[in-house]
Amino acid sequence: MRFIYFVGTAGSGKSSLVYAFQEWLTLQGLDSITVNLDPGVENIPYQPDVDIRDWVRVDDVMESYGLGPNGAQIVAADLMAINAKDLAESLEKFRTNYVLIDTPGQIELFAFRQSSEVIMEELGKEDAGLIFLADPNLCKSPSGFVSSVMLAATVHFRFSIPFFTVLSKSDLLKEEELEAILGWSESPESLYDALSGTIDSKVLLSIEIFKALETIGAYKKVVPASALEPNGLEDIYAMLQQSFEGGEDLSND
Ligand SMILES: Nc1nc2c(ncn2[C@@H]2O[C@H](COP(=O)(O)OP(=O)(O)OP(=O)(O)O)[C@@H](O)[C@H]2O)c(=O)[nH]1
Ligand SMILES: [Mg+2]
Repeated sequence: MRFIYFVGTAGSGKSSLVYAFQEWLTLQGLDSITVNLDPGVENIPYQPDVDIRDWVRVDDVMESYGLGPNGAQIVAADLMAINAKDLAESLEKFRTNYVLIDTPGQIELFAFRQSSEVIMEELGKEDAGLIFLADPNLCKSPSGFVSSVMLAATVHFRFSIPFFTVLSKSDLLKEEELEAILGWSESPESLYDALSGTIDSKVLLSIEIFKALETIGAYKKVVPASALEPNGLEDIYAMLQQSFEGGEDLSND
């Protein structure tokens, strides 16, 4: 089993991509299951095979701890750690190639709380990968793109598993916007040039920063994808395969 975590800022398209990617895998004859790790979600576009809400629910936490929605989200995220073993056990009964893991809307709940690490440890890090969804609206401007890379780096720094950046909802971008973003993601120099036109950023950021981000693997070519069209799913698959097996295809068992 390979575990793929879909991580991104609120509304970046995680749940839609999990759904679209599963559909795509099914079309290729590859089996996968989905896991919802968002204890506060109300509507999910797919039917999760394993759902953290069977153990922890934000509305229950609000009631029993007398908390507001934000405080309850944090407590719920922490409570997930207690159920990590049960979650792992419930996954054991499946025989599948890929486990697609949808993470909470608020990225900090997954990236900055301990429970995600506990869950990752429990499921196993050896066959795991993390897909970071970059928001297309943020990435449109050079400074927004830098912010996205910095956030990706912050998330990457927390988890020692293979890391991939997908430019989510790519259908929302005009051709020239998409090209610009891909160009920035391929060359720190071109990003630096684009930034040079903007006030202050030149003072704040040196090309050395991008080079350092490149070294740790956070600054790399983004793969555009759209759950809506759908598009780019094959590229995501190829990227994962390359990481897992050095490019070999998966068999169904
Ligand atoms: N145009 C377009 N819209 C998309 C795409 N993927 C998702 N959306 C829309 O973006 C919104 C958020 O999508 P979700 O899949 O719920 O995103 P999420 O990251 O799971 O959201 P939270 O879990 O609430 O943080 C919805 O209105 C989706 O219909 C896409 O590829 N293209
Ligand atoms: Mg979601």
